Amino acid sequence: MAVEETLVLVKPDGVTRSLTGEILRRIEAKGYSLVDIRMVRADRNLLAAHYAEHEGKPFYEPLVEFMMSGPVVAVRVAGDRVIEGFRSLAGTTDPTTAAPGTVRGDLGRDWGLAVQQNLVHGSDSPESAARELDLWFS
Ligand code: RTP
Ligand code: MG
Repeated sequence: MAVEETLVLVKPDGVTRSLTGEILRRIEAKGYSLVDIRMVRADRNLLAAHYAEHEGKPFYEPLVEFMMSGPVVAVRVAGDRVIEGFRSLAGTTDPTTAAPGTVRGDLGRDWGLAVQQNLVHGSDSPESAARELDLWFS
């Protein structure tokens, strides 16, 4: 099994709620390695590239606005099958129904807003991981 790398983002809701440490603790406790980390004020260009697959969807503009609303912590995380493993740690997209035990299930909820504020992003494939790590760490 080859070691993979994935891009994890602690989204502005996670940073604002001071959950960065708790989220990183869970990643490390599972045995993954933090390889690089930076705090970023993302601009529209970066987010347009990052979320290109969602352009035109109803939640796209609120999503971009949300991601520009505060700092984001970008983390390069490494480990065997870490792409799938972090998605499992994060839980499903909707925090209201994400399984307890996951980041989104334990720490997230719905806030009645136009976009799901769900604390974290994790790359969804090796291709996405390579593309996204290049965007956030170049
Ligand atoms: P992510 O990309 O952030 O790891 O999350 P994901 O794969 O679980 O979700 P995805 O379908 O890629 O959607 C990207 C982000 O857009 C927001 N979203 N809001 N209906 C909604 O209000 C809605 N749908 C998606 C979420 O922040 C989601 O993580
Ligand atoms: Mg996604």
